This record gives sequence, C-alpha cells and structure tokens, in this order.
Amino acid sequence: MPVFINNTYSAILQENAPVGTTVIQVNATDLDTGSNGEVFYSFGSDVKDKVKELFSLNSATGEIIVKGQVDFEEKDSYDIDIQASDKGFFPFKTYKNVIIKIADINDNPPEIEVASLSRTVSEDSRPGTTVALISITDLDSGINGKVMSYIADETPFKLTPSIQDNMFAVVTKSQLDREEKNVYDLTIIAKDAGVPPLMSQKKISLQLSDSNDNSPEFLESVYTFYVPENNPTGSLLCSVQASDRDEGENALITYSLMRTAGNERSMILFVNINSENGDIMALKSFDFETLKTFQFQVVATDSGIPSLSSNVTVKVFILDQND
Ligand SMILES: [Ca+2]
Ligand SMILES: [Ca+2]
Ligand SMILES: [Ca+2]
Ligand SMILES: [Ca+2]
Repeated sequence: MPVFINNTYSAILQENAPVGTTVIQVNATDLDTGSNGEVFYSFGSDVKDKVKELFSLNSATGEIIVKGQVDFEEKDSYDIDIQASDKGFFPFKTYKNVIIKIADINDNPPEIEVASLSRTVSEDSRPGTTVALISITDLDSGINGKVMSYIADETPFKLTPSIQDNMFAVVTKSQLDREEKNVYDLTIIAKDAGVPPLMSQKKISLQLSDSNDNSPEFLESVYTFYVPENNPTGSLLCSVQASDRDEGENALITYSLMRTAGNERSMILFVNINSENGDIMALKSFDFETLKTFQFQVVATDSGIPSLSSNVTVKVFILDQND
C-alpha cells in the first residue's frame, strides 16, 4: 500500500498569498510495480468545499496549491486530510493530515468609530471633561493589530484610554474659551505597529457653547461731554456704549444710572438713560451761571444668569453761551 514518506506534513502560509503559490508537497511511495505501484493523491472525503475553494491538490505530484483568497482573520489554520491511493484493481489507500498554519500580515487598517459625541461643549467645562467616546479596533493580530492613537495638531483636547478595551475618551485637557475659538475640528489618528504600518483618521467637530464669563465693557474708560447751556429739556445730551464678548443673553446689555448714597439728590435728577441703547437725555435745561459741571456713573449689566456688570464715569461740562 502507498506509504507517506514523512510522518507529519505542516507548512506556514502567509495570508493573501497569490493564487498558484505552492504551499507544501506530500509524497507517498508504493513498493508494487506497474499500476499497483502508481500513486495518486486526492482530498479526503470529509474535506469541506470551503477548503477546496482555497486550495487545490495536484493529484499527480501531491502539491497543495493556493487557489483562492486565504484570510488569516477568517481562519488561522487548516487541517486537511489527504489521501494517497494506488491504481490497483482493488486500490489501497493511505491517509495523512496536512496542517497549514496561516501567518498574519498587516492587511487591516485600524477602524475608528464614534460611539458618542456631545453636540455642544460648554466653554466652562473643567479640564478632564469627556466630550466624545471613540472605539478603535484593528482586525489583525500581534503588532499588526496593536494601535497607537492620538489627536492631530495642538488642541485643548486629548485621547485617553477608558476601562473598556478599545474604547477611548476625548477629554478636555485645558480651559476652553468660546470667545477665542468656538468650533474645534479634531482629527483622530490611529496607526498600527505593523511593518509597514497602516493608518486611519476620523474627523469630529465640537461646538462650544457660551457661558457668561465676560462683563460688559464700555468703549471708553471715562466719558467726557461738553454741552452748551440752555439745551432743550428732554434733548439728547450724550450717549455711552458698552460691548460684551459673550453671545445671546450673556451679551445683552441694559444701561442704568448708578444710584449711590452720595448722588441721589443731585445729578441723577438732571439726566435719564435709555436702558437699551445708552442714550442719555437731559431732564432740564442747564444754566452755565449756576452749574458748570457734574458727573455720574452709568452701569452696563448683561442678561446672563448670574449677570455681570461694569460701570463708567460720565463727566459733563456746561459750555457758556452769551445769554
Ligand atoms: Ca492592522
Ligand atoms: Ca491580517
Ligand atoms: Ca457677558
Ligand atoms: Ca463666554
């Protein structure tokens, strides 16, 4: 009967090996002569169709040859039953298992998926606040599947591993300031350690939401106005204006006159302010001969919760007319 020369047959084959690659050659001999000693090879009856799609067997030479796409990630070893048979009238058959181990190559780039993402991030978030959860996986094995990941460019965000495998958190690493930058487009990079390495990237966009962290600011540090005497009562005397770097309600300013113990009686009685636009009206006609100058404080308050305010001194000088 046919006898395989080797006790065991095993080979290592790289995945994605080109069609036509010889994996291994088995060889059996038969001591008989003529067709009784002529050996041919075939797959054992329990070899699955799937295996026959990947490998062919040369019945004359015993060579196992790559026929399809061998994928380590799908299956990393094959145990194939090979039969050697003579061509006698009552043929003798011998069986041998051939082990083919598949070696991984780096054919899968890391995959980055956004598991969750905050729609907006408050600018007053404390450093360490999680703003997104990212899963990063690589189907390859060993160093081919070992991934290093980070956020490209200098940003106030960093990627930190979470307790869950392959999950990373995007967290704030420093104080944010919407007034400086209100949108961040982060590029997450994942690179495996294969040779050569494969790399993937994914962009996420983060919108910062406002918090009320700026007081209104008057355009001038002190306002000085010169007004001719005998102005009509109710006329526009002067105008002040403040701006606020926040947005929405946090930047919505109302103006008022500051009432303090000292000024209740005097200049407050002279003027009124439009709370919306800062226009200051004279409530009386001034007479240079009795009042040459006066001053008061205007407060600008935003509508944030809590609100912020600042104040400014307004000095009014009455100009003499020939009356
Ligand atoms: Ca890989
Ligand atoms: Ca692979
Ligand atoms: Ca504000
Ligand atoms: Ca703000």
